[in-house]
Amino acid sequence: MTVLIEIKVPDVGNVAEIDVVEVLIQAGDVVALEQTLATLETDKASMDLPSSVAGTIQQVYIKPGDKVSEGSLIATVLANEEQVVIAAPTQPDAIATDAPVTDAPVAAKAPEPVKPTPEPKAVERTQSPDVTTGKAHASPSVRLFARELGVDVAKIKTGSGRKGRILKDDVKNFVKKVMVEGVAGGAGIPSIPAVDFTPFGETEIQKLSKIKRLTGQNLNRVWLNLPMVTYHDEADITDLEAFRNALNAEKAKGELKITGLMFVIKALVAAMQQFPSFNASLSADGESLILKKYFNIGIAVDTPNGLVVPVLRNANSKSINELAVELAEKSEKARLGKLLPADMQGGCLTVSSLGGIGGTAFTPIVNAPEVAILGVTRAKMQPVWNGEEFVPRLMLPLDLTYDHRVIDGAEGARFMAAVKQYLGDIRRLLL
Ligand code: CAO
Repeated sequence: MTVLIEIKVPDVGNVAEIDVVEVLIQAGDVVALEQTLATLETDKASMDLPSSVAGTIQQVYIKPGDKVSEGSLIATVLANEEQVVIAAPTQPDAIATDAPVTDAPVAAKAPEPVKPTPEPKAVERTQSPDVTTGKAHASPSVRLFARELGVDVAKIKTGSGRKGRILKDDVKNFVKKVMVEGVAGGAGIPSIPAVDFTPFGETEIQKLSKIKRLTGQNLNRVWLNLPMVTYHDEADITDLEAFRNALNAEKAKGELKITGLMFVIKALVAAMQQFPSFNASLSADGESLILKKYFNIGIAVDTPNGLVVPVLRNANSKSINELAVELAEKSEKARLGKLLPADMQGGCLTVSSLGGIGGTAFTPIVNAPEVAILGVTRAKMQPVWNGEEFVPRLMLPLDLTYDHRVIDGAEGARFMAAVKQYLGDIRRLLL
């Protein structure tokens, strides 16, 4: 048997005019007991009006902007007779009067069954809406909604409702803003304020190239997501350099010369074979390592439009000469802006070599989802103590940045020691 229950504005303590701020139901909605039907507001407080019964909304009698008072009909609910519980009528809690803006508890007036067919049991039921307080001007239902989304309403400075009241839409907009800023690299991090430079002198606006913009976004993402450590060391490449010079001397005029970078690639691949966690990516959930059985090395190439990273595939099975030819082709393509996306995909580990320019050390940023990057700066002849005397040795500075979630410090140091050993005596690459 069903009964029709009227939900009315309860006694909120001699308040003549109560504003209807939000109406959360419409005819046909199925509502649960104590589900918020509407948000009302007086000069001093806001309140959620809960349903005193579970059932189906038959008709809604209010809309946002209406003014109501005690006894005004809010809605009628069609309920099962069994669901209408008898309870002792209680006085609703008084609304807050002191605080300028406070959410106060309020009780809906006991529902009254109409058309009692046959005699409805029951009717009145105590309401105990959530009590919420706080400085932000928002109703309990909006606070609940914000809590469900993990939003602290206090962070929403002002709402778009009357007197700055925070509405559901304000919570949604806040979430959207955080998402957009997060993608742009903000993620709650204070942005650098815009500065007007004109008082200091003449300026000119130069648009960033597409490569620079995309690289910037990627670097920002990596910087914010990866706990990175950079480990510095030097490899003794005196003998390697002598061998390389001898090789290049054999080459005919105009033939492609071999740079030290090719040996660095080979040493790196050998070390990756020894330390598989360097040839890996962390799974998206951060729970496992994806170990790769192929050895593709990315090489950072400086181009007029910005930095690009072509990938030398299967570097383990290519000769030094083959790698040199492939890098020459790919870096030429890169500088002409002719690299295809496929040329830059599938890298396992990246080398960033500034050695042709200079430097003593730097801290390269990992090219995620790779877990490490090797930086190389300019080799320099240095006096090295051999136990008896200082001898001149050509030392190559190496900088290994790694994702500390995957690689710990000792492993990083051991990996670097292996790279140094291969570069110090390249015969070891044959072993
Ligand atoms: N120490 C001393 N000399 C070095 C050296 C080093 N570590 N590395 C290269 N050189 C020498 C080379 O032997 C070559 O000498 P010659 O002219 O006498 O033959 C000269 O410097 C130029 O080398 P190169 O840079 O053309 O060749 P490479 O194979 O070493 O590097 C490439 C190729 C594509 C990596 C490089 O041209 C390049 O673009 N580097 C910049 C990468 C970059 O911007 N990284 C920064 C990323 S982080 O923001």
